[in-house]
Amino acid sequence: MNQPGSYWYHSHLDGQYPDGFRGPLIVQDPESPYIDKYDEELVITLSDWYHDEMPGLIKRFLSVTNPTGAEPVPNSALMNDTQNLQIQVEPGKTYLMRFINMAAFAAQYVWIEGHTFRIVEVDGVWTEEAEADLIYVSAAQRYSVLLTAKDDTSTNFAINGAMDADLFDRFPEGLNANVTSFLVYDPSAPMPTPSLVDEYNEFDDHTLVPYDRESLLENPDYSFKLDMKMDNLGDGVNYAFMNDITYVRPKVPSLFTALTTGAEASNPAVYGINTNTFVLQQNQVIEIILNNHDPGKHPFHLHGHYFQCVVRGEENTNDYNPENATLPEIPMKRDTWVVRPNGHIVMRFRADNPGAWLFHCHIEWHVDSGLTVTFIEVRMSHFPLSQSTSILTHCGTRHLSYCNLPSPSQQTTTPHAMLLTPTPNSKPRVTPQAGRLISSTSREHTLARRHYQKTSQREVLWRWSSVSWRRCWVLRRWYGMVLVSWRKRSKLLSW
Ligand SMILES: [Cu+2]
Repeated sequence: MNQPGSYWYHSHLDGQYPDGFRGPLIVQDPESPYIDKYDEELVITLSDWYHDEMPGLIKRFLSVTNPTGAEPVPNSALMNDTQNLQIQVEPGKTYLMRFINMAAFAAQYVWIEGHTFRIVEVDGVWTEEAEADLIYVSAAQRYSVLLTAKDDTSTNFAINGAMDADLFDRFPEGLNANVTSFLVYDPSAPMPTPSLVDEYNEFDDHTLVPYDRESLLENPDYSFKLDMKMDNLGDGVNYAFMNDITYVRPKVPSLFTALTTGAEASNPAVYGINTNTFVLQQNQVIEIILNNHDPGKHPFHLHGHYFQCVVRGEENTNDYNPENATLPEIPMKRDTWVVRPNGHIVMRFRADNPGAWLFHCHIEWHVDSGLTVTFIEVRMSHFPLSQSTSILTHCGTRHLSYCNLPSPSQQTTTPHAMLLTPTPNSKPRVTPQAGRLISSTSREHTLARRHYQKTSQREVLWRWSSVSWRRCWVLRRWYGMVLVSWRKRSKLLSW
């Protein structure tokens, strides 16, 4: 393990993590540049809690009754899964505080009254010390800060977290958007009431300097553009798109496809069109240009890499134009970065970590609605197989041999049924409609269809019943209107 820093483990399957499948994961660094600069470490998680569970919320979110794609608003902000947390500190000591936002949706503004602190790490990247008094921590972002306690022990101070309500389509009554914890110098002294602030002047993370001072990766070998938007498909549901493709979870996990298709592993089509796969060659310098065609903020997260944060356009600056850009000599690096409403971000990284990596918005609702692309970094012979070898033994070495098996729902106790049975999707997979938006070669279509035609009987039944129900609803409505007008007419005639 050579990747120290502040992380968190979590599941993205069917929205499991907001219901609790998540926790901090800290990898200690014996060679940390700050190891002698603090006395103790504190881990503080931030989160947004929903009183309802995710399966029901996802069903309502991805529904014809929510055509604008309004995300469910959380009920409460939390720190370390609670409120009114008391953190005892000793005068004069310095603490490394690791803030980790494990939220499904909400970013939080975080500040500690009466104190400033020094940022030293973001998302696993050590930075040069940068003084700040208020930080914006989006879902999935992490900040480690050094905080030196005062010598005076007479007063306690509030640690405030305030959810970024700009993300919410509405502000429901009873929403507990703020969370307060306390820096406790004297447990017998009263806990203060947090002060109001007029505005949030957050620290600009783009100004950070990585501790290793890695210079800008020049002359990308592969530069590509991702235009993101939200739109409705034929089923009336609002989905998220990258280059007009909404991500659909593949029946065969992309990692297994990469490991079992031989030379075809570098053909994006074998992963299925709706996985939105890009194949990257070993050691290429990759540039991603992400244009946000949506009036919301989105924290984009890349698996398997830190990326250099090269350009960030402010709100409403629209698409990236390289002619207007000044590139930094030493860009800051992290793995989760927020794109502004109708703005853009440009990121660069070196493809030096073979594997199957997702790049996605870390708002869990947008994962559910398809705001994900897949990067396959080839040279799989170098891929560490220790975890997946046993699974591959069960699956055989040929990817399509799995595709040719009976549908998992028809199987009983085979290893495939145990390992690869797709969970019943709470969202109807809309591959046929999404496919209509895409122009591609007939070969791609054939390969993609092989995936999609393997849809389980249960899913087919679900789709058929939901479509029939909607048709039935339209018919009933039309019949009702006819009935009303006929009654009105008969009334008029009887007069
Ligand atoms: Cu998003």
